[in-house]
Amino acid sequence: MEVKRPPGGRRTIRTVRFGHEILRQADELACFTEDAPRLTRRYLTPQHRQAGNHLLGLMREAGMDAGFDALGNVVGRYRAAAPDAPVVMSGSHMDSVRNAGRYDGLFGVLSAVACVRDLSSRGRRLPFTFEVVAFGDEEGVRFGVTLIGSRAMAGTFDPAWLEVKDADGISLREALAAFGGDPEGWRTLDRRGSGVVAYVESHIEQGPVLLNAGLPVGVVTAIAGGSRIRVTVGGLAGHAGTVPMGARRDALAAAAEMTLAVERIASAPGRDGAALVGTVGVIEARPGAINVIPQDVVFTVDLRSSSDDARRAAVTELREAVAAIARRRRVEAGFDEFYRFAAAPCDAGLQDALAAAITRQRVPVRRLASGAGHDAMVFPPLCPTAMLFVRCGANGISHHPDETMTADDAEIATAVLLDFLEHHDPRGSK
Ligand code: HGY
Ligand code: MN
Ligand code: MN
Repeated sequence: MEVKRPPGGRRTIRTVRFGHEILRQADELACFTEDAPRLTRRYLTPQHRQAGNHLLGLMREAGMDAGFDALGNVVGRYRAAAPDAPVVMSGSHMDSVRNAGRYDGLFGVLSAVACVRDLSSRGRRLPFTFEVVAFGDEEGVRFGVTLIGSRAMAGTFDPAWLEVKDADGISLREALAAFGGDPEGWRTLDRRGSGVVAYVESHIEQGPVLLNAGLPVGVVTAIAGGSRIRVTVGGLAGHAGTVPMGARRDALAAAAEMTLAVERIASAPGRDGAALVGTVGVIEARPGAINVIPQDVVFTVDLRSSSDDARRAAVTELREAVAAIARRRRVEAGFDEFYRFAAAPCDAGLQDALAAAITRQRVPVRRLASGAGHDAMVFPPLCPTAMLFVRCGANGISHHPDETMTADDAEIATAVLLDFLEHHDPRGSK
């Protein structure tokens, strides 16, 4: 079957082994949602269990030993010929944001499983055990903290997270027990010292760079770090019809000015010239009546940069701006940076190995940074870490149902990952 290439010339004949099947599997998995016809799949929900069982089936069909671990991650292993061989990990997350696209996270799991299916169909074993993980929580939609499964594997799980509660007042500890997991089992997931020599994750780009470059794949150079902040504003409720404007302590008007401060600070170059992005994604105002001046507002801030210094300086500047606006408007303000994750560099050697695999697929190599966070960002302290990006269509939109990719690009990305695996010599890793 002739595979049409993006501008840059026609490809010669290539057997299409993976692409259509991966997109079909992603369609199947999109059915495991909390709010059909939208796609929302949060951590430790029945839909997580259903999607996990489906992934277990795909992993086992492909020739892997597979199961849920104590924190609800789905782990599949394609064993090496030698029993004490090192481990190369891949995968991505199986949870989603609200009203999500169907490729964010799951493409990295399905592509890695497709590699195993091809290897085992040929009876090919690798010089390392290939471990594919579908992480149960990367987005942090349910509990606010992110990367729970991957941090446990990287040895940086914080047991205080077990007491964090979701919007229904259910703690992570209770949700894990109800799911059939083991709240104290996080210790068993720690992979430090267990022979993991590389982590390589495939993921949709979630941006327009590859699309604009006319390229199907790219090598990630670094993953942006982030701060998650909760701002609380306390004003004074009052009658919307009788309180003069000059006498008000309107919490929502203050929060609106603070939101514009987020936009202003993030739109300027960072302290060391690095770019920043800032988002107020959630806001709640109480008492929430049309004819009552808002008294209590809570909103979230997501601040990111490839430079940790620039991000830290921006957080400080925003804290000061919030305090100044609160003073001037005679409201109370709380500023809680409840979560932060450092920017993560990708391993140069693995980047070059992915670039070589892309070249062997006769595709030009493009290196790019990731503005989105990924499970990969927690692995550099454990082992050399890299990411392969795949082109997104629809102007790179993601975290949205219009998120899209083509079977051809899924095909090429999976062929690149398989080529990387078949050429990877684990003795060359750390
Ligand atoms: O927020 C992120 O960057 C990722 O999608 N969790
Ligand atoms: Mn995401
Ligand atoms: Mn993702």
